[in-house]
Amino acid sequence: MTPEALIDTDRWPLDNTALHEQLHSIFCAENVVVLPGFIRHEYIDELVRESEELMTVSYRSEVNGKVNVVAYDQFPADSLLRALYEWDGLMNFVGKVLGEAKLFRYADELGALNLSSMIDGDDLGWHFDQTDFVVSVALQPSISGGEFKNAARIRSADNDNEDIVRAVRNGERPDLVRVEPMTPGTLMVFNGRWSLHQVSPIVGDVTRHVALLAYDTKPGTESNQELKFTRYGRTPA
Ligand SMILES: O=C(O)CCC(=O)C(=O)O
Repeated sequence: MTPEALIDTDRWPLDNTALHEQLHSIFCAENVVVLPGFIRHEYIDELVRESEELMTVSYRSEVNGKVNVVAYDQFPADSLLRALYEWDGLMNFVGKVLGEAKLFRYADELGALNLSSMIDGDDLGWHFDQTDFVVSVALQPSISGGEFKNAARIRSADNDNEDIVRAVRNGERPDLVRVEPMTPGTLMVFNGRWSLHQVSPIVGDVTRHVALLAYDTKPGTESNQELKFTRYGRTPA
């Protein structure tokens, strides 16, 4: 199966210039773009099955919350999620949404593609990413909790905006925080380097699975060693 077959191109025609312009203007205004039903619903069960299997080799990261993470080098060659990430058609589409002439897959051997699998009681604390952009693909929500909360573009290359960032971390600026929907098959594009985000505690015995596809505006970008150890428990072999 080609990765394109996973995508509902009737609803989201990846080559359509008018769609690119529409989504790009949403990104400019809101710094986040949410595409519900991006993955065809008939493939969700298969992707959840893949996620359940991948989760068995995940690393349990307990530094900034608790989350089970599968690193890029753990996705087998026949993984559908790997195929989707490595498909230029998706990367080019994401570039159009972002208004970037050229995007690069994150050069991080562990962080380029992740599966994040969260179980009852897990959460992920407020953080920024070390790559420019992350595309998340929601595969299975938890029964309750597991909300993706985002304070979009709260800092920039020129301004750390420390006071506001601290206020959001302390729960004092709910007006800056938006919860994004997690329906299965939703694709979300956001600017993780400049947007402070978290996942609220999972409630119930259904695992929340989300695939995270990382892109950068420059080639060769990687996360630092500390992040690799805290998130994957190791550096690449
Ligand atoms: O699970 C999500 O929705 C986002 C996860 C995330 O921000 C991360 O793993 O860095």
